[in-house]
Amino acid sequence: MHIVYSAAHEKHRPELEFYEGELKHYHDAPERTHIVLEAVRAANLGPVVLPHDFGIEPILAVHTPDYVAYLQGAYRNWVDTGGIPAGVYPDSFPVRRMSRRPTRPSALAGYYSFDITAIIVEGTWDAAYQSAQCAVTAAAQVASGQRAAFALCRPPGHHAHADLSGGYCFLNNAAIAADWLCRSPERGAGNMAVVNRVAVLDIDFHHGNGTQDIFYERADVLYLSIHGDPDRQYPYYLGGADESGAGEGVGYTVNYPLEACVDDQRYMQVLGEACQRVRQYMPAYLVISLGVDTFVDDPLGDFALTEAVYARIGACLAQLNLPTVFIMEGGYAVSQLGKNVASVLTGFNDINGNQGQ
Ligand code: OKP
Ligand code: ZN
Repeated sequence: MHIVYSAAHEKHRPELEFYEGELKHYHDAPERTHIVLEAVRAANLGPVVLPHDFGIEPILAVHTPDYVAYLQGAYRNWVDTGGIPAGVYPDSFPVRRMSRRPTRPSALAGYYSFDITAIIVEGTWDAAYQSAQCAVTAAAQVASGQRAAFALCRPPGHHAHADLSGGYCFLNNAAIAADWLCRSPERGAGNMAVVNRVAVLDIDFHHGNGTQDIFYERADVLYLSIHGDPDRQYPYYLGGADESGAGEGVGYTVNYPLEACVDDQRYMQVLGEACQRVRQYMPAYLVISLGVDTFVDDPLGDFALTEAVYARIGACLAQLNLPTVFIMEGGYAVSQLGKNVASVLTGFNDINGNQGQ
């Protein structure tokens, strides 16, 4: 499978985040991506390729124009109005019963965020744009007949809503890829009038609140997520088992919020259930939001998965026998990050007779 990677992610390098009451080094560091790149190279999964530029259209199909315009100008507007050069740090949010859209750049930062971790620096837009292009390029690979592709996205995407940043995410790469696959001209029997069904299975430790929300009222995208129960874990305010879609989307959102200390056996049991739901849906494509912050030593998660489970996860996904786009999300136990991501992908390839070479 092709690995789609752009070095533009390096331009997104916020230094500090406010984490559990303290200023800490930004968890979504560029080194994470370098580690994964090295590991997938070493695993001989396939060629590392640059993203094509599909333009702004696939992004605007998911995100609102005002939000995209805000992201593009946020850093310059912030600095020009006296904001610190270290980055755009939102401090106030319109929550219940507050809905004015302000013009001051520092206030807009809160208007377009749901938390304080999606920090915008000078290169953030370029990085997020190329990250989204990596996702669309990988989607195009499978739309044109490849069994699978891996978009090594950074910044990640699954927390980003149509018009909200948060959780280190700005543009929702998985949603952009899934929506693009629904509308891809290569799809189905070549009938432009047919909308393809796409399943998005989110195996990052955190619930993909953004992806859920983007597709909540759609039946052409099935969103499933296995994650730490939001009653206890970020993103706290979305991701319950009782959220199952609305309008035409009723039944097309499926959440598996789990207890702490989930082990390999328990995880594989729940993954098996999720895969059964995917089979029943009979999608044309599968998009995986791939986070490995489910690992026992991950500082941001409380599951207890061991390194041995990741190849099994990959094999289980391969058995769905669908054209599959892997989209990189989280994973912060840096000493095991590369190995665990590579294990998912090699576990997937091994089932498919090693078509990745
Ligand atoms: C991004 B991804 C917990 C704060 C959590 C944000 C975590 C974002 C995770 N006290 N901060 O899903 O890996
Ligand atoms: Zn995560």
